[in-house]
Amino acid sequence: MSLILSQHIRLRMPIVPVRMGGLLGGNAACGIKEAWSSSFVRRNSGLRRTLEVVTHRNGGDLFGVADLRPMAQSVPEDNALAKFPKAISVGIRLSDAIVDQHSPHEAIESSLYWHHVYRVVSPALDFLAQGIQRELQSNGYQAFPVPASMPYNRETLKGVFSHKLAAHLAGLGWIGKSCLLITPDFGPRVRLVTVLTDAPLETGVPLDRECGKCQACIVACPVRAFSGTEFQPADPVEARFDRQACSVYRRTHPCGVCVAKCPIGRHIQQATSSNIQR
Ligand code: B12
Ligand code: SF4
Ligand code: SF4
Repeated sequence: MSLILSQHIRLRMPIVPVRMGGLLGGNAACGIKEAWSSSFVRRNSGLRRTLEVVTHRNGGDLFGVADLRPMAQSVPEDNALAKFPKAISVGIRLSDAIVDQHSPHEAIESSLYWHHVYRVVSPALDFLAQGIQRELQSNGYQAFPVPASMPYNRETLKGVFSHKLAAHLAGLGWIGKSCLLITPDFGPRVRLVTVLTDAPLETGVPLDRECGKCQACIVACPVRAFSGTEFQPADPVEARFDRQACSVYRRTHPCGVCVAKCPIGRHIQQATSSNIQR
């Protein structure tokens, strides 16, 4: 598949003032009629910029837009999500200090990692997605905020929509041997959220990178959940990752070892923590 192609595009655009309440962009009827003409996309680059600013002001560190149309054939037509041609992917960088001190052997109730990930960052992501949804909807577009974490199906271990798929296709990172989205700057130390939309936004291109000889997550995982195989789009997740083994272990252990041990993104001291120009 030719989806996994090109390189990461960093956003370096001038800041425009945020105007709340749908002052930028068109209306629904206009969007549907002209949706995919390139001039229409150009005219709506201001909307994309507004969404980046909304993201940054609400604590987001990474922003990208994925073109979902090449994936359409794998989505059943009766799936309500099939009507969305694009996905906005947003990431919040985790606290290195919290990730570094984390231990899977603590009690879940007293794990600072657990608290950070599920009680602080995930709600912040849902709030961020709501702000993006609000901006899109007030501009006349459809917008479906996918929950950052819960709910998901406990039997199939599948969420409403895969954040990693959106982030990967948007060019924010690649899928590592740990099955996590690995970003060039922060490695897997980011949590994600997605807003599905029909807004004609400019899209990124998937990052084409691999883990190479690294085995850190494979060796460190307490339940040996990874096969060590590099990501291939055509392979099922099961070829790389025993999701049940991880899920069962995490019922009693606040594990995020595969996040903490990845050498990519560890101890990066940077003035900026964002791909969004302030
Ligand atoms: C259910 C769930 C679990 C289950 C099952 C995990 C799984 N991988 O399926 C369990 C409980 C085991 C679990 C564990 C963890 N989870 Co979890 N989990 C989810 C949840 C809610 C749904 C995942 C889902 O639908 N999986 C179904 C499979 C099919 O999709 P997927 O694994 O998401 O992604 C695959 C496809 O997108 C595919 N893919 C990617 N690009 C492309 C491109 C093409 C062309 C194709 C065809 C396919 C393809 O490859 C991906 C990786 O296998 C998501 C939130 C969400 N809605 O996405 C969080 C999420 C995946 N979890 C996350 C995390 C961090 C974890 C943990 C590390 C725990 C923690 N919080 O510290 C562990 C370990 C996970 C690991 N190593 O993969 C993060 C990942 C962040 C990142 N940087 O990647 C997510 C995205 C939550 C978030 N809001 O950030 N999780
Ligand atoms: S969260 Fe822990 S148990 Fe699950 S895959 Fe990562 S290292 Fe393994
Ligand atoms: S720890 Fe190594 S093998 Fe695992 S995802 Fe990170 S770079 Fe890839």
